[in-house]
Amino acid sequence: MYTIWKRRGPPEGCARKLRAILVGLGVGQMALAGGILAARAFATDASVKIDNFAFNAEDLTVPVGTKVVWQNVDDAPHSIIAANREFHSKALDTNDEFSFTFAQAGEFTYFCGLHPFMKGKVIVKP
Ligand SMILES: [Cu+2]
Repeated sequence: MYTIWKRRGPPEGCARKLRAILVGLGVGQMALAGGILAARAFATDASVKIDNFAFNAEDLTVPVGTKVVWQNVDDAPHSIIAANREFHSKALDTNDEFSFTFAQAGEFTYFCGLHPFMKGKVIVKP
């Protein structure tokens, strides 16, 4: 296509139409991306990053029904184990995620199964 255009040159009207289509696509894509972001923000209510052998935020306060997503952005593997054993992840490699939806109010402490000195807490408000 490029070589044909280079040799003959695209007709001006065609180029203008193509530009209009590309601009239209751009707007459509932005709307789509916005929709995906909005959907993701709605589904993922809170996130905890695991980095440098720590949970960040260490203490997280959320309303009942919140899905909390832990993401390991550290180089080392980590896991999430509730002190009351209500939830329990496998060892998460770098960029792995684990999520748990808190359906009941209360304070939920957890730790890393591989490094038990790593502790965190989710405070779930009614
Ligand atoms: Cu760990």
